[in-house]
This record gives sequence, structure tokens and C-alpha cells, in this order.
Amino acid sequence: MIQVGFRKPVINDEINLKETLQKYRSGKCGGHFLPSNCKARQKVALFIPFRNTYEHLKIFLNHMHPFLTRQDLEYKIYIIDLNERILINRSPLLNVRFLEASKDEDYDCYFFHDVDLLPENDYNLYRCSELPRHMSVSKDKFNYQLPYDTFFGGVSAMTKEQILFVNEFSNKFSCWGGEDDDLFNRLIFHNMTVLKSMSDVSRYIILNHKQSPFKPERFKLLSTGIKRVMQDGIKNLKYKMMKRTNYPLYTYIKISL
Ligand code: BGN
Repeated sequence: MIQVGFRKPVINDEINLKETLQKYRSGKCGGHFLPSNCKARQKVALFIPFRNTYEHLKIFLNHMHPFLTRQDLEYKIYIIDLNERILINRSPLLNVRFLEASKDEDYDCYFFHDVDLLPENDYNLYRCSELPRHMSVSKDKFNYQLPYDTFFGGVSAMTKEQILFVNEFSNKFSCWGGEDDDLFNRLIFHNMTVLKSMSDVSRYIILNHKQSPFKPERFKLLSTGIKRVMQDGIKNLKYKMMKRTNYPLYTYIKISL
């Protein structure tokens, strides 16, 4: 019998994905997995924004595939990257989650997941609810406390209907910070509350990384965000597909704006 519950993620530079690849060979290609003995209740797409952090990606995949399969989910992992020429423009990258994943399947649930966050507890169930969900409530580096009450970053989950209703993320935020706060404001503007898991269940380890660059313009964008809800978001995002490759453990997508 598989033991479920708290499980310390393995964080080790030596990880190579050979073992994970061998164990998870039976899945469909492109990082799409199905439970072998039942029909999953939800089909889940996980979107990971990526900027050349292969060291993190290895640790992430090594942890997440066993974690997700223990939950008997049908799921697919997408790694989404921007063309090198463009400075990190984070929010359009996030908006691609729904547009690209829904070309493959009509998923029940769309996750946005930072590559540097690893869930510690199997009871942190990766599925959507009737309200948007914020998953990464407690993190080791923040002493397992929420940094602030309206925090919606790190790991979150929304259904297709919820995404389309609020027009997903604004496309205006570049570099680091603010786009998740703006999405939270959109949810509140549409009279939605956010479900947060219990902090002892939704525990995450953060992998060490350099702070990404940020821009002061994000404060102004945030304070004026609600005015742009209807015209700035998933409905007006334009991008070009540069590359889409199926690897055994994930689908890699590179876009250009
Ligand atoms: C906040 C960022 C969030 C980020 C968290 C991480 C901003 C907007 C200006 C106040 N918000 O400060 O985007 O997820 O930190 O803790 O920068």
C-alpha cells in the first residue's frame, strides 16, 4: 500500500530524471498521464512559466510526477517559455496557459505553478472547485505563513469558466511582481472569493533562486487595473507559436509576442 501524507521533497543537484522516466514511461507523450485503474474525476493542466532554470525543472518533475499520480489525477504538464529576444514579460506568458492547453483537451482545471515551489503534503489535492483556489498558502521561507491576506501567487487553480469570466491575467505586467495581485483584484471585482487550503496541508518548499528583475511601473498598473478588466487579458492576447515539442515528462511551448 502506498503511504500518503507528508513527504519531504528531494532537493539534490545530482537528480537525473532516468528513474522518473523509467517509472512514468507508460503515460501518453508530452507529460500527459492517466490513472491506470480508474477514471479521474478531473482533467488537470499544469502550466509552469520557464526561464532557463533547468536545475529547478529537474527537481520539480522528479517531485511532481509521483505527487500527482498518487492523487489518481489525469494531468498534463506544460512548460511555457518566451522567445529569448524579449525581456521577461510575465503576464502574457501566464495567459497562454488556457489558450494553449485548451487546444489539446477541454480540461476541468487549469493550474498556474511556479517551478520553484514543491508541495510537501499529499492531502493538498490538485483539483478545481466552484471558486478559484489559491494553493501555495504556506511556504517554508515565510515561516509557513501567508505573506499577506490577498496573496494569490505561486500556485493557483481555476476552471475554464472562472478564467473566461475574469479575462485571466492582464497582459501589461512585465518582469516580476504584481500580475497575481491584479488577478486577485479581478476576482474580487467579479464578486468571487478565493478558496484557500488549510495552511498545514498547503505547505510548500521554495527552491533557492536569484530575485528576478522588477519594475516600479507595476504599482501604477495595479492601482488602475480594474479599468482595463474587459479589454486587457486573455481576450486580446496576441502571440506567435515558436516551438511546441512533446517530451516524455512535459510539453514544451515557446512563444513570441
Ligand atoms: C508581492 C508582489 C507579488 C508577489 C509577492 C511574492 C507586487 C505588486 C506591488 C505591491 N506584488 O510584493 O506579485 O507574488 O510579492 O511574495 O510586486
